[in-house]
Amino acid sequence: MKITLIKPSLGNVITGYNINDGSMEPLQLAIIAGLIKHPDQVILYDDRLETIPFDEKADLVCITVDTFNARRAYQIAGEYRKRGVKVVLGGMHVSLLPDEATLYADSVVVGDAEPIWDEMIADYKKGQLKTRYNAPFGVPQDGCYPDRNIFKGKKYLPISLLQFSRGCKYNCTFCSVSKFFHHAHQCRKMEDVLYEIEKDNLKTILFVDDNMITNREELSVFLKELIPLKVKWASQSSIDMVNDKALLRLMTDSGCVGNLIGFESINPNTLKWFNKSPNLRNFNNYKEALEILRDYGFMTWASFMIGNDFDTNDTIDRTVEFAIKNKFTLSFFHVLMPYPGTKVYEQFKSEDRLLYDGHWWNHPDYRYNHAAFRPKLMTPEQLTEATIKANKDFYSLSSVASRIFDTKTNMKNLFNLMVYTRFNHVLKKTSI
Ligand code: B12
Ligand code: SF4
Repeated sequence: MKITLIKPSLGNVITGYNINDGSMEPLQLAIIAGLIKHPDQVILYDDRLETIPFDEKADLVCITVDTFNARRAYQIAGEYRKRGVKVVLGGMHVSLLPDEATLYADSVVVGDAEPIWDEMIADYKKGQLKTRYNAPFGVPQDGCYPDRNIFKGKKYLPISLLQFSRGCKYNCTFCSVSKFFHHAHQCRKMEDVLYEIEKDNLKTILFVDDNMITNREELSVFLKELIPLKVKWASQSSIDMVNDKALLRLMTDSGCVGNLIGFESINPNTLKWFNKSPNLRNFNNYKEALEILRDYGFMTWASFMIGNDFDTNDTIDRTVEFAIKNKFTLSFFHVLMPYPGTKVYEQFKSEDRLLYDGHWWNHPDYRYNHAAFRPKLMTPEQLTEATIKANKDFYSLSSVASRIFDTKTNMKNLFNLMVYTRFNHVLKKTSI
């Protein structure tokens, strides 16, 4: 039996979307590969990096689907089904909208792969694949490890993805995570995470936790155990980490290089609108919080949501100035997207502000990172343009040259300098 795993791109020439550059390893597919008992039975095709050989023999195709690549995922599923190959879809988008996904697949998995995998494969072998499997969400399964051999020979960024925990206790109005995990947060068994690091000799790690600092007690115990492994790591964490100095010290001691932090906005009214509570508590234009992060030597990858009800061209320009002035290592200026299931989606729907019939992710005219709703103080086109400009301005040569000069962060050591130049280069290319 041969199982083909697929990570869809944001779209390709067929859809007119752009192909992504500087991709990271798709961890969920390595987890699925780890569930397959015979390594010779599994192969990965990453649509972001390579052309999928649809005519190559496959018995079962498993595709991971997020909302932003759902349309491309459905196209890929269609290509295989045309050839008589059974297709299973899973992932966040499928779990949020299983009825939609069912139209494009032989089977859909709602929730995590681990608890239902063996049952699904047994059903497939009997010719009795069910149209839907329901599994729990975000409940870490002891003793499940990704099989990273599927990544061999593929040109991913040199950083390994790893999970310590899943979910987040906060409830930001634009975020799919709160809905998906029902505000629950769960840590994996610490021994499993440490074993995985040693087994796969992971040296540079991105913890893909939604908010790594959610359970500070468990995290602190884990970080103490991480220190002797001498890894370098980065996390996704909320800015309220600055309120726990003992935790920050442990993060530094265990090799934390920096953090991806959702700033979202520099306007407190917007933060309230987004229900971004960790930021509101540390606001004061983030001045103190940023000083603390610099004192601990962390690089900051800042994420901003552009297009809220208070945004104009002027506020967007000021947000970029803020990011440059604070010498953020990287920044991401995202068009606010109404993801299905989120409060923002429901609000725009009730105010009749959704474009593309309310299903932008599966609309033939929609293009990635374009506005999919009517903003309050701008047109959708102005919002799209302003967001493109924000990314261009942040990755302009003068900005890259000025941000590098921070001896506490970007220029702290050779490793940080390498991270800074490599990732600014990748993001400059994709911002054009
Ligand atoms: C790491 C990460 C990234 C990394 C990239 C990772 C990569 N490999 O390329 C970076 C930081 C670059 C990134 C970028 C973006 N991301 Co992102 N990202 C994540 C994050 C935090 C973790 C993903 C992950 O690896 N999880 C670990 C795996 C093991 O869990 P999993 O995917 O849920 O898989 C399990 C189940 O879902 C299921 N499953 C999954 N697939 C399949 C398939 C089958 C067949 C089966 C049976 C089961 C199954 O089983 C798996 C194992 O338990 C998620 C948050 C989240 N919780 O998912 C956001 C998330 C996926 N990202 C999101 C977004 C919006 C983006 C961006 C569009 C942001 C932007 N505006 O630019 C970009 C898109 C980039 C791109 N071109 O693809 C949203 C997506 C929302 C949605 N409804 O789809 C999420 C959910 C974050 C959020 N807060 O809402 N992201
Ligand atoms: S803090 Fe981050 S992960 Fe948590 S709900 Fe808000 S945006 Fe989502």
